[in-house]
Amino acid sequence: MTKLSNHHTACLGCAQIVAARLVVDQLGNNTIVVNATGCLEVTTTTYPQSAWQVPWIHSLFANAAPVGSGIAAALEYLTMSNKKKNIPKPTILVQGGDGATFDIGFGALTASWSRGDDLLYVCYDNEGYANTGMQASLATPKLAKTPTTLPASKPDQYFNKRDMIAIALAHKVPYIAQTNIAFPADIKEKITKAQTIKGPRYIQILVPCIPGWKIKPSDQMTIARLASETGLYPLLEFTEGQLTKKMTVPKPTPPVREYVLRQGRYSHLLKDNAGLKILQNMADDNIKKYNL
Ligand SMILES: Cc1ncc(C[n+]2csc(CCOP(=O)(O)OP(=O)(O)O)c2C)c(N)n1
Ligand code: SF4
Repeated sequence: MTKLSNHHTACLGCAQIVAARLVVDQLGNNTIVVNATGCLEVTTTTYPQSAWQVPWIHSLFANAAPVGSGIAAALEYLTMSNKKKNIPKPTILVQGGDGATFDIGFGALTASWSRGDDLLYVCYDNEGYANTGMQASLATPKLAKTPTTLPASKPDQYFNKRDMIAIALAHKVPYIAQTNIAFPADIKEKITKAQTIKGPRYIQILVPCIPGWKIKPSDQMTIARLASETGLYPLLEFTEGQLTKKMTVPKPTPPVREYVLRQGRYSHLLKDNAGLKILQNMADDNIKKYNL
């Protein structure tokens, strides 16, 4: 039985729900979930119901990682004091959106990495604050229109997406992966590998948001797939700081234009070759950097 039932109120076809179900089902029954607020939490726990079939705890936006750290410390104490020595240690899954991860819980998350807390942190990256109307977060890619980004005529004034993978590497997180809802087998494999590793683990999953990206539900998986196949959102895995897995892009590689043309958040780029070139260069840089 799935550990995240259909008793939720997310948009029909929400990729984040599908990704979360893949993650928690792969982890299995012996899992404790800590959820930062955001679409995933709000849509799965409408009082008095819960869609979660494993122990699950709400946390404030900023402090999901420290709540997980507290649970990890309690479990460590129980193990050390031999009170629960015959019980297999649960996996602590801390999860949140990109707003919770890249912005508001960022300091607390990186502190848990510095302490070496035994947590699996999964970020569902829909590249904005979906639950409150898709305001920009530091995960919003350059040139994507949101209710809070600057006019498209000034591309240099858009934020650059924060590179959480590089930041996790700088914190020597033992297992770091970037994946994408269009590649469910890759998500499952990475979750299973993360489960075998002790200490901090960070997995970031690209999950399109239907209203936030202004896309047709039927285009969702094509768009997600193109994010990785163009080189914009590469599938990567780092174990102990070494690149241990990557997905190469198809040759010929689809141009970034194919990715943006299905998304309302990029509609202004269809008449803006300079803007499109900025995104194409970002994809090409990734292809070069990781030899995709
Ligand atoms: C400190 C604080 N600020 C703002 C909010 C309002 N708020 C609730 S959910 C949310 C957006 C969450 O965005 P993200 O973490 O990216 O998750 P998503 O909804 O996109 O899945 C915001 C701004 C809050 N609950 N707490
Ligand atoms: S707004 Fe986006 S992230 Fe939130 S439930 Fe709908 S599709 Fe999912």
